[in-house]
Amino acid sequence: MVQLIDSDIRSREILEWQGLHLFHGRMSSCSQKLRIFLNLKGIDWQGHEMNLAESETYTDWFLGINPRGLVPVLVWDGAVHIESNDILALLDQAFPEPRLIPASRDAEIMALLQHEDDLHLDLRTLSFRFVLGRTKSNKTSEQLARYSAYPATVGGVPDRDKREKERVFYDRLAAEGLSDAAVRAAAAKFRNAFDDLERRLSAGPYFLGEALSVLDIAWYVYATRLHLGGYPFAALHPRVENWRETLDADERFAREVAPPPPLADSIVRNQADWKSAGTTMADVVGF
Ligand SMILES: N[C@@H](CCC(=O)N[C@@H](CS)C(=O)NCC(=O)O)C(=O)O
Repeated sequence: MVQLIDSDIRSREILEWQGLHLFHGRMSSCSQKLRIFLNLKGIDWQGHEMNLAESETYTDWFLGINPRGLVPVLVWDGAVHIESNDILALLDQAFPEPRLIPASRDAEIMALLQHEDDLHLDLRTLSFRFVLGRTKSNKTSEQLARYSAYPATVGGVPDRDKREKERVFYDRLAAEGLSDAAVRAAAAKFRNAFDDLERRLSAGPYFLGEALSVLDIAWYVYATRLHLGGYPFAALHPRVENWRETLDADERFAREVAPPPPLADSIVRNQADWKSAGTTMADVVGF
């Protein structure tokens, strides 16, 4: 469980915040997951939306809240929690109705959520290229240098691993863009993951069988993002496609993943251009 300790937090004013506050991003997949979860639980929260395209999470102020420079962040009565899956686990304990992490399958669910988190940069790769149409870094060298120089600690210990992965992702993006090879490697991992979900859905309507759980929320967010990017669900994983459409009919899910109108328009335009150029996701990956 990642709860920051006092010395990790330099933007001290948030320690005074009462109630449940969420730093999040409209198109951030981890934020979408958490917002859907909060909708299903009927939990009230106060939002602090960050503009990720402008790298607002790389400011010293935000690094003083989450040294990893990532959303979502939960500030709950002055306690700061990072890592979306840990936040889900915490809130499921505190607000047990409806139970979305059944105690009997707790360890299994947390391991499966870890697998979802491990694929996060692969999702970012496909999402940047085929949804946001972004193949260059949106971070300036000054922002990256500030990020690297920030004296980050998590739990009082210098925080290297996660920040290093972020830095490598953005350095590579600046140097090479998002190569076809990177896209193919990322898509292959999702094909395996969705093959697994396809098998699971033969046993019941949801990831774990009869009852909806956080795993449905997490994978719905990923499936929706990839669907927007042109991943051929209907052809490759028909049960996953039905499951996605069923969840999509529920506003508590759908409204959190819907791209804002300007982005929705640009997705339609880009997809048409890529189709004419033969560079859609399906073209590049060879599904
Ligand atoms: N493991 C983290 C991942 C969080 C993460 O990567 N957040 C992304 C948005 S989904 C972010 O804040 N990115 C900032 C950026 O790329 O500038 C979690 O589950 O909370």
